[in-house]
Amino acid sequence: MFKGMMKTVAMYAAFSVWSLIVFTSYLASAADDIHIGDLVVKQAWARATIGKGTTGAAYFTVMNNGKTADCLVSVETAAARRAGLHTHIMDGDVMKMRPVEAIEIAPSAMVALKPGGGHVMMMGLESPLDKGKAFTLTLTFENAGPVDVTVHIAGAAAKSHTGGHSNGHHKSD
Ligand SMILES: [Cu+2]
Repeated sequence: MFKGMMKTVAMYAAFSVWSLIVFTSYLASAADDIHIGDLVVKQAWARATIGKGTTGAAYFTVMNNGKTADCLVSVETAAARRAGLHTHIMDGDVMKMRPVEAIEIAPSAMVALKPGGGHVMMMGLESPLDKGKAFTLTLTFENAGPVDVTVHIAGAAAKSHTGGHSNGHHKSD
């Protein structure tokens, strides 16, 4: 009886610590989540530009918690003269960028724009993208409408939104 109770207490303690860790990391990553209707836009980031480069790419993840599909149909930012949706395709052994009209987010699906895949292409940047800074990107969804997201600028060689932070696991650049 007593032994069983101790086991329960120990399990409860372990569970509390675990839930605290999960909750803390959830808070850290949820800070920049943008909710619009049934959609959640997460972890918007861009790579820093090198030298006088005037093009840039922005990445983020969109989750659709709704029961109907939605489409990202346009992107706009004051940071660049032109912004558009791009994807990468393989043409033989060569990876090429192609403009796309829209990016669909199916019900209960998550679409990740990331290096080597879909991205927001920015042409004619007004100023270089400096690591540690941020800019605003307006995304317009067919059903959910327009929403502003804050894009954090990571290192020039970053592979994900955490690439700009030192987290002890990998080097940023
Ligand atoms: Cu592109």
